[in-house]
Amino acid sequence: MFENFRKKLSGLFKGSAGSDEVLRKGDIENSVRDALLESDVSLETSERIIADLDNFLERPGKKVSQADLRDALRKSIKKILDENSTGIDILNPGKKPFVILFLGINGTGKTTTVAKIANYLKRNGKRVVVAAGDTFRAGAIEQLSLLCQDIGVNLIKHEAGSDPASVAFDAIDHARARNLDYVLIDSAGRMQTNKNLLEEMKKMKRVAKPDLTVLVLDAMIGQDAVYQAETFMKETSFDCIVLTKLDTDARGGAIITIADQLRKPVLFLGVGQGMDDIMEFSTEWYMDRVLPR
Ligand SMILES: Nc1nc2c(ncn2[C@@H]2O[C@H](COP(=O)(O)OP(=O)(O)OP(=O)(O)O)[C@@H](O)[C@H]2O)c(=O)[nH]1
Ligand SMILES: [Mg+2]
Repeated sequence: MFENFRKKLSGLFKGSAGSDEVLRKGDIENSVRDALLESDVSLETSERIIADLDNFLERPGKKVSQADLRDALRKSIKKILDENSTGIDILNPGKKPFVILFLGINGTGKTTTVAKIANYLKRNGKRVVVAAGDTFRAGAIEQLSLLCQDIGVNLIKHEAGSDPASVAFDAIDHARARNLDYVLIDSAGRMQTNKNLLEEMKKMKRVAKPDLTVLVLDAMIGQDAVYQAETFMKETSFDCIVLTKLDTDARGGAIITIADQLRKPVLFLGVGQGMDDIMEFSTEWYMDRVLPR
């Protein structure tokens, strides 16, 4: 994962760690900027990282070696991620049932992610029910039914075309009656242009009153994922992000932009189509992949 990003960043330190070659500030800025932009970090976020490096480079009387630069860049990226890291402990939410709503544009991986997280929670000994909140397409209910069958989790569904908020409501009732730990609600993919679906999404939030709203973003679209999230933010609120499809050749710099510009934590990464292909995001893990010490 993130191989290209890692190569781009390590290309900056060709002189090898430990080299005491003195680097020129202008050269550094340009090559760092190029490496970040080519890896899906936005211009705004790249400039912030470079400004941070500049502070470090401008310390009077200081010679900067490749190794210093590597450390400084690592610190700067890590700071952005740490400042916006989670604090959300999904396994110990402190409320029962804990209701999680999944939102996102068409095809980002919502339905798959709902099932993966249901599976993850179940494996951690939690009792879960899923709500087929995408009533827009009959295929979506069918898709989620198969996935839930696979992982052995109950699904509450109504027929296609029915009100998604009432499916959510029923699932929450079901969970309360059985003292379940979680309700995970799938929803229809919606474009920012589709007013009806946006209204429906707001109604779902009013009725289901989710404890956590997760925006699912597709890492393959790189920086556009951030624009998508900003569009969602204008319409509704969300608490955190699941970034999917990182097993593809997604460059992964979008994770830094998400933290810096959206100020939302990335909770999980989707790393494949299987039910186990999900992992908790951690800054340390990410840094070790993109800029190993
Ligand atoms: N490679 C890969 N594929 C994924 C991942 N997550 C989801 N997919 C695939 O992406 C496609 C769309 O996933 P869905 O879960 O149906 O996406 P959705 O957001 O529910 O789509 P709509 O309901 O149409 O809006 C499916 O083929 C999934 O198998 C991932 O992490 N990696
Ligand atoms: Mg879906």
